[in-house]
Amino acid sequence: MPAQLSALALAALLVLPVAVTAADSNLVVSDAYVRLMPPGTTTSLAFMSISNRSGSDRRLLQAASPVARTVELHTHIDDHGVMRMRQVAAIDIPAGGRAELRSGGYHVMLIGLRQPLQEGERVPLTLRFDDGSTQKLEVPVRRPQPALAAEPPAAPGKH
Ligand SMILES: [Cu+2]
Repeated sequence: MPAQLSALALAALLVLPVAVTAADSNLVVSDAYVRLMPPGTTTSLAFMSISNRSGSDRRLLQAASPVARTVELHTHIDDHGVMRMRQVAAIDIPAGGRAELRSGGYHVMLIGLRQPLQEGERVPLTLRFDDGSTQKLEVPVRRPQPALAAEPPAAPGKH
């Protein structure tokens, strides 16, 4: 039935833009995830990589999510051998480069989770940049990945 086919095609068109929200942006977010935390924990961290394909430096100014009462941009600092988190006003994304939000470094801090996050759940996260643009993401919740260096080098295709 052509009518059904076109309905399917239309549905696909309607769904597609959600997955490629940032297609026309020079800022491309990849590998975003929210860390699954032990039960009872009321905070979590979001990590991602943000590539800047433009010719000018950009800054991530703010993140927001309905799942947490407060969302802050943080980094880790080594305070005499003790890793501590500090709020930062912005995260730089150099022209032609990228910002890495990863364990032990920059991250989005979710404080005061309204309910426990479940593995595989998708968390709405909105990023606001210094050029006035915003990106709405759906970030999956997953377990912390082992550090890349700790993974055996000769095990492709596993996971
Ligand atoms: Cu933090």
